[in-house]
This record gives sequence, C-alpha cells and structure tokens, in this order.
Amino acid sequence: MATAVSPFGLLTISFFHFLLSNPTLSSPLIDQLNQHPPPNFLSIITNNCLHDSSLRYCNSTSFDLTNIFKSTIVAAHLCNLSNNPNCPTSFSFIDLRTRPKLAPLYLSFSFFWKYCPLSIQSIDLSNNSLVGPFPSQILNCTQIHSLDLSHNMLSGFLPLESFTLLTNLSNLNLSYNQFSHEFDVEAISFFKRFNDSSFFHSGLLNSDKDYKFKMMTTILLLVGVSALIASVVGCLVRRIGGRHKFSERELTKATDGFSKERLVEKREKMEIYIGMLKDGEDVEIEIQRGNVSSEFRRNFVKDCRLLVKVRHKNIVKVLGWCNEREMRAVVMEREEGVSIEEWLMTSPPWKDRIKVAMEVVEAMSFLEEEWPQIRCDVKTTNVMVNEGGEPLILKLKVHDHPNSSSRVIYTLHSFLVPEIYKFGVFLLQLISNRHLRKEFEGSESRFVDWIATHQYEKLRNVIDENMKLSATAHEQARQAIEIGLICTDLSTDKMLTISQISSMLRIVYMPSMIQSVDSHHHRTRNKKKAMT
Ligand SMILES: *[C@@H]1O[C@H](CO)[C@@H](O)[C@H](O)[C@H]1NC(C)=O
Ligand SMILES: *[C@@H]1O[C@H](CO)[C@@H](O)[C@H](O)[C@H]1NC(C)=O
Ligand SMILES: *[C@@H]1O[C@H](CO)[C@@H](O)[C@H](O)[C@H]1NC(C)=O
Ligand SMILES: *[C@@H]1O[C@H](CO)[C@@H](O)[C@H](O)[C@H]1NC(C)=O
Ligand SMILES: *[C@@H]1O[C@H](CO)[C@@H](O)[C@H](O)[C@H]1NC(C)=O
Ligand SMILES: *[C@@H]1O[C@H](CO)[C@@H](O)[C@H](O)[C@H]1NC(C)=O
Ligand SMILES: CC(=O)N[C@H]1CO[C@H](CO)[C@@H](O)[C@@H]1O
Repeated sequence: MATAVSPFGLLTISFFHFLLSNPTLSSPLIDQLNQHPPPNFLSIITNNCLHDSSLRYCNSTSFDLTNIFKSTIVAAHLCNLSNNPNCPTSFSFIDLRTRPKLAPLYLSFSFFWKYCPLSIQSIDLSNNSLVGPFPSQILNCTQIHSLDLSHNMLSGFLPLESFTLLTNLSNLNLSYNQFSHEFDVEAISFFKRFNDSSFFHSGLLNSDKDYKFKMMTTILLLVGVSALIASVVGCLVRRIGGRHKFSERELTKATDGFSKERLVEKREKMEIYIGMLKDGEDVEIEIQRGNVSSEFRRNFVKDCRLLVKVRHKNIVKVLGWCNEREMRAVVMEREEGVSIEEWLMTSPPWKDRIKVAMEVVEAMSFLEEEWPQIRCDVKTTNVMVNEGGEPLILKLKVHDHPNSSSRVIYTLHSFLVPEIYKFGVFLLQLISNRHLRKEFEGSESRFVDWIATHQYEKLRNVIDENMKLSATAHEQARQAIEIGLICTDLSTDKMLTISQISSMLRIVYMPSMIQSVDSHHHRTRNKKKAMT
C-alpha cells in the first residue's frame, strides 16, 4: 500500500510533487523554508492522520503547522539528495556520506528530526568531520535499522537511554570518533548486539584506554574561569627562583584544608579550589585524587615542567604542581575578570571585541611558534577578560606528539578539533554574540553553518546589533566573518596556520586600527600599574 512507504501520508504526496516540480519553487531549500504553509495544509495533514495514525505528527497535542510544513520540505530535499528512488514516496535512507557542508546543515533542522519520516530505515552520516556532542536528534528516528556515524569528530558521552529506544537497530557504526569513555560497552545489554567493529577508535572501547589515559592528564591541566584578584606583577618576581613543586601540606594550608567554601568546581575526576599561598598570592588549584600508574605521574610532571615555562601576557600562568601518591594538582595564578561569555552580555563595542580577537590569536600564534607541544582550548567560556579589556586564555593542554608536523596534527589527530577551528568559532561568536548552548544545542558546526547560510542576505542578523557599527566597522566585521568562516572550513585540504590568520586579521584592521588598539594597551597597562 502506498501509505506504508510514504513519509508523510498519502495526501501529502501530491503536495510533495508540487514542491519538487513547480518551477517557481525551484529556489534553494532555504527560500522554500521561509514560505508559509498552503492555506489547506491543516486539512491535508488532518486527512493524513485519519488514514494513517502512525504518522509522527499525528500524536502531537497541537499541530505545529509551520514546523510540520518545514519538515516536509526538508524531507523532500533530503530524500532527493540521498538518491532514493521515487522520492518522496519511498524515502528509505538518508545518505550524507562525505558531505561535510550538508550534513551539519541537515542536522540543524530539528523540526525535521522531530517528525522523522517513519519510512527511513537507514542513516549514514559518516566521514563528515562532524564536531560536538552526539547529534541526539537522530535518535528521534526510533524505527531505523542502521546508523553510521563513523569517521567524524564527535565527542562527549553517548545518550545511552535514548539509544535503547532504537529497538530495531541492527547495524551501528560509531568508529573513529572521540567520545568520552564512560561505560563498559559490554556492560550495557543494548550494545551487546554490536561487536568491536562498531566502536573502533571511538573512545568507547576498553582497548582505547591507553589513549583515554593521555586525555586524562590533559584534562587535569585544564583551568577553570577565575574571578578574584591576583597581583600579577608580584608573582613574576617571586617565581624567578624556579621553585615549582608544592607539597600536599602547602596546598592544604592554602585552601583551609580543602574547605567547601573554597571549592569552586567539582567534576567527576577533578576539583578546583581557590586558595592563597603563604606569601599572600591568590591562586587556583586543580586537584585530581586517587592512585594512578607511575607512568601517568611521570608524564604529568613532564607536562607541568613545560607549562610553567610558558609566559605570555594573554595566557594564564601555571605556577607549579603537586605530585603525590594520592593526589596530583596544578597551581595557577588567579586574575580578576569575567568570561568572554559573560562579557558579551554587556554588549562591548566593536573595537574592544576585535582587540580581544587579535590578542587571542596572537597568543595562539605565540604558542604555535614557541611551544608547539602546547595547545590552548579557546572558547568563550575558557577565555576571560579583565577590566582593561585584556583577554587571558585559561585552558592549556600538552599534546603527545611534539615531533609531528602541524599538518599531521590537524588531520590525523582526530581527537583534537583543530585550534584554528576553535578560534574561528570564537571569532564568529565575538561578532554575532550568539549563544551556542541556548541557540544551537551546543553544536559549533550548527552555529558555523548558520552563519554561513546567513552571511550574504541576512548579514544584519549575523552581526550583533547591539554594536551599532559605523560603515567602516561594519565592513571590518563583514571581513572578520569571512575570516571566521575560513578558519572553520574543515572541508579544505589546506589549513592555514594560526599566524596566517593573525596576519589576515591585522590587514583587515589596517594600521589606524592597530594603533588605536596599541594605545589602548598602554592605557590598560598604566591602569594596572596604578592599581598595584
Ligand atoms: C500515536 O498514538 C497512537 C495511539 O496512542 C499509537 O497507536 C501510535 O503508535 C502512536 N504513533 C506514534 C508515531 O507514536
Ligand atoms: C572521506 O572523505 C575524504 C575527503 O574528505 C575522501 O577523500 C575519502 O574518500 C572519504 N572516504 C570514504 C570512505 O568515503
Ligand atoms: C525527540 O527528541 C526530543 C529531544 O531529543 C525528545 O524530547 C523527544 O521525546 C523525542 N521524540 C521521540 C518521538 O522520540
Ligand atoms: C521495529 O520493527 C517492527 C516490525 O517491523 C515494528 O512493528 C516496530 O514498530 C519497530 N520498532 C520501532 C521502534 O519502530
Ligand atoms: C561484526 O559485525 C559486523 C556487522 O554487524 C559483521 O559484518 C562483522 O563480520 C562482525 N565482525 C566480527 C569479528 O564478528
Ligand atoms: C565501521 O567503520 C569502520 C571504518 O570505516 C570499519 O572498519 C568497520 O568495519 C565498520 N563496522 C561496522 C560494524 O560496519
Ligand atoms: C527538487 C530536486 O532537487 N529535484 C531533483 C531530484 O533529483 C533529480 C535527479 O537525481 C533531479 O533531476 C531533480 O532536479
């Protein structure tokens, strides 16, 4: 029966054909999505439900006509794009293999996934450099038999409970991703039906443990956002003696015996305290407890020895470490300021935002040149800014292959999202002031795709309107968006270096701009001096 294979029911078929064949509607997908449902759309879907109550939208408490309409449009395009025969009556698979531009775009249409056509049996989104958390919206298609997300850069935890709703799933491939190992695949009965080849190099297998182990050292070295006062000048002088090792006793004292009042963050394997050293210096202390192998401890110290040497005005200072049998800790300076995420809520002007972007990219470029083993995790939550508008990068990690060329790091090291990509996202956020978590379900790629699709016709929506830009500044912002999109283009073979991006930004802002940034610098420095 025709209804059994139609994604949206018998009567919509003619409607689909209207969409697919009407020449006046041959404009791109996005234009169609901006149209209104036809006047009789409610009666179309009501009739559909009378004939086939299994349609996903029939069980909605109220018909959200706009989204149901949009979902039919996306379905029509996606069916065709996936080369299904007889679209859309037999839309049985989604094939977006090696479509790194399109896959994130289609994933971002949450209304489509919410009403996932029941005819779809198989979904293949492999080989797309997808970043961010597992795209849970796919799991709305509970009926599927096959799901392939291999060869992407997905990270974080699997939504285990939602997975178990996929009772008919018989083929799963999550290989070559960067998930966090949280469970023993063997231990969860749902996953027992899949063998190891579904999870090769995904971060989920026990055999990936060695690799996870390395990740843990790096996690420990990550720094949280600080919020109180630090005397920066003082600490520079005091550490010249080179004593970087702290004992557990010293840290106990510095944190009033690891008191609750001084605990600012607690994660599964890590606690972050604020404290004060004997000499009155305010510090932030990251602690990992429990026994680890001696090899782990050796690597930990090796990494710390490296980190304490890094000195740059826009990179957090690591003061030292503690390495004891039951506890490891990293001690860092604390500076006054707010995270960029919070800062953006105060609608800072364009010149302050671009100054932050330039200083961050210069600090990254300093690391790239001087400390290629060390990378930083640039995000609006991991960079803070002080009262003078000076940014400070708070999260660093040491990576494992100091000898590999940067080209190799970017492409083969799949567990690391290229730093340049992170900077691109950061830059685009500075310009657009969009909240990734609230507006794009935390997905960087969705955010980037949103910018890419709106940059021409809807530039006004992309640039944060609170900035009230002059014509020159508007043009600078437009060019900065282009640079942001170059940084986030994972489909190209040629990755630029951070230094190249830094130069491009400088060119956009021209000498006059740089001068004003520099003079602003001096003001900031003087202010700092005045404060101390
Ligand atoms: C909608 O609800 C009906 C009755 O409760 C049920 O039989 C049907 O399976 C539901 N359809 C979907 C798609 O959940
Ligand atoms: C994966 O994508 C790359 C380019 O991005 C391509 O060269 C390669 O053939 C693809 N692999 C598969 C298995 O499709
Ligand atoms: C679809 O996904 C959303 C969010 O993941 C979830 O709340 C909802 O229950 C899902 N619906 C179905 C039918 O699976
Ligand atoms: C699994 O397949 C059976 C038989 O085709 C079907 O009745 C059932 O609804 C499917 N399960 C889901 C979650 O769609
Ligand atoms: C693992 O499962 C896949 C399909 O699910 C199958 O093709 C493959 O032969 C299995 N491998 C082993 C070693 O059992
Ligand atoms: C998953 O993909 C990987 C890499 O393409 C492949 O080696 C493996 O056999 C696949 N596993 C399954 C179950 O299809
Ligand atoms: C609307 C649309 O994109 N239709 C296309 C579906 O696919 C066939 C061939 O694969 C094209 O000829 C149509 O233009």
